[in-house]
Amino acid sequence: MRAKRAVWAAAAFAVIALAIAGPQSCTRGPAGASVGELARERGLSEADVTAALKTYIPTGQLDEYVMFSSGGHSGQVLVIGVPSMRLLKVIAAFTPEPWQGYGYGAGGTMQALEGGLVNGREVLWGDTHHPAISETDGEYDGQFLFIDDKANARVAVISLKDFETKQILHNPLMGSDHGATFVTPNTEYVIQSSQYAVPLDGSYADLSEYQERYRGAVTFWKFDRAAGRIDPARSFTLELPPYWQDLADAGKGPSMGWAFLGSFNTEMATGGIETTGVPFEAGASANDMDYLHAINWQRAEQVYRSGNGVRRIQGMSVIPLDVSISEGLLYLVPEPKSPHGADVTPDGRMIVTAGKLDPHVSVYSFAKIQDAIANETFSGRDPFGVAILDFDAVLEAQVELGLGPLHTQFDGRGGAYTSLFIETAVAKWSLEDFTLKEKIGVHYNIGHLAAAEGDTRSPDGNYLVALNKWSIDRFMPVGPLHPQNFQLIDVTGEPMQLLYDMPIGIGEPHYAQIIKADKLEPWLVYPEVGFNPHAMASDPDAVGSGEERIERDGNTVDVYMTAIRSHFNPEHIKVRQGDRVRIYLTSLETIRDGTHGLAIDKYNINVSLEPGESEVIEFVADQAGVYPFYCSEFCSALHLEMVGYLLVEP
Ligand code: RUQ
Ligand code: CUA
Repeated sequence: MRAKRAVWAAAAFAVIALAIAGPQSCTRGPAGASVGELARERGLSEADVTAALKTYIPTGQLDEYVMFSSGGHSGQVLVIGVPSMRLLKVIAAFTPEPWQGYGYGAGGTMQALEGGLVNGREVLWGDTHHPAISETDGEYDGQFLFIDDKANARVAVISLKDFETKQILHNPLMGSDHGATFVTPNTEYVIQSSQYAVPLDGSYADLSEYQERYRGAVTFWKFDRAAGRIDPARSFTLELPPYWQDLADAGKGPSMGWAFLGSFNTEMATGGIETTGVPFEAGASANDMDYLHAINWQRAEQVYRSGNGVRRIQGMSVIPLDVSISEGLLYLVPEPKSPHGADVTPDGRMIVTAGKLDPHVSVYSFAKIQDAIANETFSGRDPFGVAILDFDAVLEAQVELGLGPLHTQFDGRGGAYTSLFIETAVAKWSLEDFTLKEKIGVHYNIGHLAAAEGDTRSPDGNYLVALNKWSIDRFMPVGPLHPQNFQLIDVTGEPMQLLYDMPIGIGEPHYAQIIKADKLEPWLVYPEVGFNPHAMASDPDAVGSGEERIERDGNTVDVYMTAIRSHFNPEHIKVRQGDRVRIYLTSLETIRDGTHGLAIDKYNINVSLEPGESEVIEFVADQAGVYPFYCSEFCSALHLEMVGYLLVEP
């Protein structure tokens, strides 16, 4: 594939070079003008034309990669083709989404959202930050996607068979999360760590009791691949000091079995500018060093299984801090100046952190960390008794890159790429000689960056996407809330080349994952007629052709309904006011993209029925009147006739 592309690209460049070289060029585009004339007319430089050639995907052809990006406050996940940067789908996760019928009456989707109840309350938005793709042996396997909701400390599990959310879980120990979601190399666990500390038991404690009562936490959610669900009953949590734990990454290769979490506010500042005069921003960034947490999760798993010292807090199994200290599960590594990202290199030998207020990245050696632990090369203990490893003993290198370094990605050839927020640039540097190679400006104020197959043991080293926080003047003005800007960068050679700007109309996206498209094997239609996407199995309540009927039992009316182009059967549903109505609905369609919808006027119901799907809708017909229901997908020439009446007698 790569070789074919290269040959094709070389030929194309020759044509373009020729075309741009002279007006006498005979390369004619389909619309008449030569390619060179077109480029000149539109004022495109040679770099513009090569960028276009590297990203253009002709109609009917497919992208080489798929990017899953956090959808920020939308609570959703964006699916984008790379290199075309075409938006393919918005996966509904924490927020209802009408087109997909997610959260508008369809039983399965209501169940997924119900898992996300926070202390019994519906919270119908999320602040998604970090998606993670399931891994096998440290490589993306394309089966599942996980994403967190920072605001409410929740995680969602999405199946990449149908790109739908199957499970949402709330972590009762946390107020918010940030080191989430990250997976261990075989997706044994999905990591979620807290951000802003709170009392773990959910109780009240005054801020004056911050050090005594507030705590951080990291939960290792056990993923059951066969069930396609996280199993809370086999998950465990480590109690952590009340620092604000930040991004996480799992060790791999030699560092398999370990996880690393950055942190800030090791000052344990409690803010209160209005009375103390010291805002959080000053109090929480006063120290020169914060702590990278090095966690031996494989040993923690043994401690959890042994049950020794494990406490139950709010239904969760928690390893207390003193047990983590005595069992050697947790160590702190000094990291300079309000660090943010923590990224393990593809070979698993090093961990890269970046201090937001430090122009360097700090690179730690996992082997040196192990030596320091074995030899007790500590520089002290924190106020909770956790050993602090000696900074110089574990540091491999520091590389001065520029202002505001945040996150680092890798190309699999020894190259590392770090986002520079303040400088609004990406710095490329070498993991071999720890020198800065080059920088490319981005627009503007980059947060995360995502590399093709970036979190695996073998990144592809061709594409990098800058996820910028500001766009300022890049797009047509649409009012004071500006679009977000994803920028595609070619990193196959030096210098890096900026290829494409993609505006995102929902914000604010944080991290993304880019997987080779051929690793994904989504269903094109559901595997059988009568398939329940929530159970991911054939539905015992599915309705076959000829089985359509309406049954009444007391105040409950069961409607067994099918949908096929272009009718529902039955079309008349007559009930009495106050009846509980259950509609068992099956699509009899088997063709690709043969989707129907079922929308019921004024009852806030809309279901998307993909080919073969079976769903149940349940509601109380509490308002008398006449309610047309109709198919909300333009499925055929007679789609407008795909309709029925719900008659609710007073
Ligand atoms: S964040 S811009 Cu990952 Cu939530 Cu760094
Ligand atoms: Cu079915 Cu429109």
